[in-house]
Amino acid sequence: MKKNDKKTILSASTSSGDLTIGNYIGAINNWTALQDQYNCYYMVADLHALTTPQEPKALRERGLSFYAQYLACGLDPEKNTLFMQSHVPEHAELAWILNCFCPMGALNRMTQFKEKTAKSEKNLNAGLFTYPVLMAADILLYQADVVPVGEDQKQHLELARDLVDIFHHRFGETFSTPDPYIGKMGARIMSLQDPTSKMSKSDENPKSFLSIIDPPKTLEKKIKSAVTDLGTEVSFDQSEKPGISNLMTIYSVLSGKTYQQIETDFEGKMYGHLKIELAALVIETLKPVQDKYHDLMKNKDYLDGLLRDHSEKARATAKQTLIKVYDKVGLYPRPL
Ligand code: AQP
Repeated sequence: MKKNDKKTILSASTSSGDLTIGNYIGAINNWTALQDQYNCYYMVADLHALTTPQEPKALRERGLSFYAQYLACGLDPEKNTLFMQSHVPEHAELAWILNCFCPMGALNRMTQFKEKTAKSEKNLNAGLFTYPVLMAADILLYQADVVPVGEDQKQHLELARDLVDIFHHRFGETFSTPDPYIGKMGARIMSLQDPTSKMSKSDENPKSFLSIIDPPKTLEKKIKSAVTDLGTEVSFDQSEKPGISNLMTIYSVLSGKTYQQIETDFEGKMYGHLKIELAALVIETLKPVQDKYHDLMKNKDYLDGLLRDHSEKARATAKQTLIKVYDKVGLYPRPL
């Protein structure tokens, strides 16, 4: 099934808000580094976005915008399969089959579901509950060997591995068992307004995140209004100074400087100085990305063409897995 002897990797971002500098540093920027070593499948997870309330027009526009941002961040369409989840119907189809073999108890244990429902009682939908099964389908369809996962997705990857075991026990070898990606992944970026929680693209307060496509003035304003800590000294201490440490993390990743170098550079200066320099650095880093993004968005035909070609490429692999699965579980084959 594999095109070559490279391992297969799959990753995605849910199109449920604006892609943030957290997604850039923690994920997309690292995906570009993997494109030569792996068979890479990078997906805009628009079906996953439906697990939280979405305005249809905004969701539709965001799908294309995310796709253009992936390309603008450097994901090469010659080296990666870049596609929209909803354009490959096999995701929903495999998710249904896996749902029928997934113990309820396993889903009841998912901490992300518990956390999300604790935040919003009014959004208790079945999609949110079975979200990890769709994620398992995403991974297993492409026979992914490795999946880059943040701390909050580890439990979901474990479930995907359990589903492989359950399925194999019943029907024999069918899927690759996905391992977590062990390698250098980006730092975890925290909210600018509450540096003890992760920067999240669907945060209701837009001041809490830096969007990859925020105009320079907005980026500057958001950084200047970031919550900082007691004291004035620029020093890295995540428990005592979570706000300034978060800004230092972004600065460190984008400049390549160590925390110690940053502390030395800002000795005797105030938090405000770091904010000014960080704003300039973020704006400078994102400028080529934003320029490319705006060019791409003017060329919808090009983006639609890529989406079509890459969905077909993704489907060619996904279909092979699904045919195997349908056969194993005993569904009558589709007439050719
Ligand atoms: N703040 C972050 N710091 C580092 N990495 C991050 N990622 C997301 N936020 C940060 C990484 O980006 C990838 C895609 O994640 P996602 O957008 O599909 O899901 P998420 O982790 O649930 O991100 P959000 O922004 O918190 O989503 P919403 O607000 O929609 O629930 C993952 O590799 C993730 O680790």
